[in-house]
Amino acid sequence: MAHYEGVIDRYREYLPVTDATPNVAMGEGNTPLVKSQSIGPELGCDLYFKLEGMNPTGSFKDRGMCMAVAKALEDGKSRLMCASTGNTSASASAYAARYGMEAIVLVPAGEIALGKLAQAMVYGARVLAVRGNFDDALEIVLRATTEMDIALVNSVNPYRLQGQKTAAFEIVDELGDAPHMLCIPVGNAGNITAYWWGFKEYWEAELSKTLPRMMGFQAEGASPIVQGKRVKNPETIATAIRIGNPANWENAEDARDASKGAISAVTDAEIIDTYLRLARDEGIFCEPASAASVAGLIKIASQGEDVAGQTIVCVITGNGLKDPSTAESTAHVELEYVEPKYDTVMGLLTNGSGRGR
Ligand code: AN7
Repeated sequence: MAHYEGVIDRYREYLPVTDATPNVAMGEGNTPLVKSQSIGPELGCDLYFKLEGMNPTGSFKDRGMCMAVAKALEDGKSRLMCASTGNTSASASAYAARYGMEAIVLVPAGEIALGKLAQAMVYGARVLAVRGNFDDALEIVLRATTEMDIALVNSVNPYRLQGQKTAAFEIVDELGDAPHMLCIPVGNAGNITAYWWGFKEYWEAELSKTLPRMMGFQAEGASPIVQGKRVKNPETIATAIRIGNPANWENAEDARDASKGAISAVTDAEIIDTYLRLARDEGIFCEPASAASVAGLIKIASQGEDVAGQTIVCVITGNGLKDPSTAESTAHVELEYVEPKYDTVMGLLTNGSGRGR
C-alpha cells in the first residue's frame, strides 16, 4: 500500500500543485468513515459519519490549510493571518509552526472554545482577541492582508477549498459512489462548497455515477443563508458556526441549488440533544457545531424527508475535546466523590442505582 503523508500527495493530480509546491503535510485526511449503529438503523438509512475530528489538529480545516500554506510558501510568504471561530486558527497556527511561518489569528473574545484557544497559544501564534464577533474580525483580516505582505488563510483563499474537496474524494473512493445525501454544518459555508466541488469533479471524471444532495445546517441563531439576510448579532452554543455573514454565501447557494439540496436551521437544543446522543449511543464525541449535521438529518427525517434505504454521510467536522466547557455544562453528570477505600466504592456500586444516565 502506498504511504501518503497527507492530502497533497494522495490527491496531487486533482490539486493546483506544481513542482515548486512543497508537500506540506502532517497526516491530514484519510479519516474514518464509520457506520452508525443507532441513529441510522432508527431512520432506516445507511448512515455513515465522516470523522474529520481525526485530522492532526482535530478538525477538517487541516485539509485546506496544508494546501493554503503550501501555496503561501511557494509564493515566498513568511506570515499568515486569519479570522476564526477557533478551528481555522488552531490549524493555521500548527502549520505555521511546522513550516517556520508567523501566524496572526483574530478570534472573537470570549466566544472561542477553550481547546482551540489552547492550540493557538501552544503552537505559538500571535492571538488577537477581538471585542466583536467573527464577522468583525474577518473584515479586518481581509483588509490587512491586502495592505500588507501577509498570506490570507481564511476560506476565501481558493486553495483552502481545493484542499478541503479531498474529503469528498475519500467518501467516493470508499463507498464506490457518492452517497444520496451529504449532511454538513454550515458556518462560513466553505466546507459545503468544497465538498460539492469535490463530488462534481469526481463525477465529471466518471469516478462516480451519481451526485449527492447537499444538505447544509446552520444554527438557528446564526442562520443568514436560511433567512436570506445577514445576521448582525449571531448567537449559538455552537461557537464554531456563530457567523452572521458567511464568506462563501453564494457558493453555498450554488451547491444547494445545483444538487437539489437544502440549507436549513437547527436549534441549540436540537444540537445539544444530538451532541449527547452521538456520544452516548454511537461513542462519537464531537463538538457542538459538528452535531448540527446529524441533528439536521434527524429533523428533516421527522418532517417527512424520505431517507429510507438511502446512503447518507454526515460530516463530523471537529473533535469534542475542543470544547470541554460545553461538555461539562451539558452532560449533567455529577461526580461522585469517594474516599479511597475499597469498601466504600463497593458500597456505592452495590447499593446505588447508578447515576449519570
Ligand atoms: C467544527 O474556524 O469558521 O461552513 O473560523 O469549526 O466551512 O465555515 C469554523 C467552521 C463546521 C463550518 N464545523 O464550516 C473557523 C470556522 C466546525 C467548524 C464549521 C466550522 P464552514
